[in-house]
Amino acid sequence: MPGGKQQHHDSQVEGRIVASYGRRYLVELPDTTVLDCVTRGKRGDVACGDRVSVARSAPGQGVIEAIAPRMTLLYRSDAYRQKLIAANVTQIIIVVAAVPTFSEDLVNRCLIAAEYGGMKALIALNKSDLPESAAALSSLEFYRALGYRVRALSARRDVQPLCTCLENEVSALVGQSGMGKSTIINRLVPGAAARVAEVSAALDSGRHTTTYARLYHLNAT
Ligand SMILES: Nc1nc2c(ncn2[C@@H]2O[C@H](COP(=O)(O)OP(=O)(O)OP(=O)(O)O)[C@@H](O)[C@H]2O)c(=O)[nH]1
Ligand SMILES: [Mg+2]
Repeated sequence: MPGGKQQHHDSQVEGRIVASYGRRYLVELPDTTVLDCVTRGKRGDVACGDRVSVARSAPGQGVIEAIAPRMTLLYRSDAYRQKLIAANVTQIIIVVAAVPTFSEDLVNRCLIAAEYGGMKALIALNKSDLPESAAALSSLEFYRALGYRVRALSARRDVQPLCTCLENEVSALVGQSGMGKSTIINRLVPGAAARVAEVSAALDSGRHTTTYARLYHLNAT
């Protein structure tokens, strides 16, 4: 096909990926316009938070041509593949709750990912309104002793305990299904309308409701 990178160069714009849904990405431009973008070919090495150059392809649409060097990269991997979660995050917030039971092993893995990737880490014990939370909070004392910040909150009631920790940071909420990440987002970002689902009591787990990454701006208030 005629018209390679060179020809498009003049119409390229810089932006930031604010959402990744499979192979589709939303790129926000400095003037807050959002373009619906794809990558060239099957490249899947783009993450929410990436600074990118985009060639406009149609009104409201673009093709991601280049990714700027990242400050940090959060990803998950197993022996077979790697999945990028978020780029240029300065801090990860590990969301846990007493119900469903949270996995200490996952918390440890998240802390290792943060340390390895040069991101700060904070543990948020959500659902502090539940009676089971007291025991969960004392089980987290260990992390406090190691120097990690631990904050208890009930997203259903008030997310204020988290707010000061969010100032001047790009934070990623991570944690098992059902811990309340989307509930926290909805409280922090009015209008975010992240889907929230009941947890399964039978399985003592969430239902993997949120399956995409999204970047939100917080207003300094
Ligand atoms: N009691 C109580 N329940 C909460 C609180 N925050 C969230 N929940 C409930 O926990 C359940 C799971 O919340 P979600 O926000 O969907 O959890 P999530 O972490 O986004 O889950 P995934 O998207 O599956 O990863 C829902 O039934 C919420 O209403 C809280 O502070 N207290
Ligand atoms: Mg969710």
